[in-house]
Amino acid sequence: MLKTLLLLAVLLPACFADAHDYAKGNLAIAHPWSKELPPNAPTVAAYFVIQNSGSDDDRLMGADSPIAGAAQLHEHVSKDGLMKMQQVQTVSVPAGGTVTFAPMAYHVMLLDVKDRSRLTEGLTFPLNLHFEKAGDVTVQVMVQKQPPDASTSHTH
Ligand SMILES: [Cu+2]
Repeated sequence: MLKTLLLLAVLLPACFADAHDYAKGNLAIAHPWSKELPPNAPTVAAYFVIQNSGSDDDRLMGADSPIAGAAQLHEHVSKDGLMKMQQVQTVSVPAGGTVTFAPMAYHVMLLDVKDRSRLTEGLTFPLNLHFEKAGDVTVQVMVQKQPPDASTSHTH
């Protein structure tokens, strides 16, 4: 039994790192990523896909990261024919639903970026997501030059 547990303890982190997916309660969070930006970029955006396999609605209440002084939930809206981003207080994750955080859609915006040492392609930085029901989940955001789906528009 102890041997099995030890083996699991060794194997599990490797599995998670490989799939780069996270789970908490009824929620699955797939492939958190951020686009590599010029070193002077004032803000950093983080993207991922949240899937709610439960029968209860959940809600993303907020986020924070040790690399930034503040984090906001943002959405893109069409205003006077222009796409603009604006802050939202929460993002609902309906029962059985999937919410995609992506360029030109919902994203977590990191402001007052203090530590840029991890913002290079291939590295990751931690992001804490706070859900109303599932609780807190810490994910590792992978910095990459291209979106995971190359067909996704990524003008921010
Ligand atoms: Cu934004």
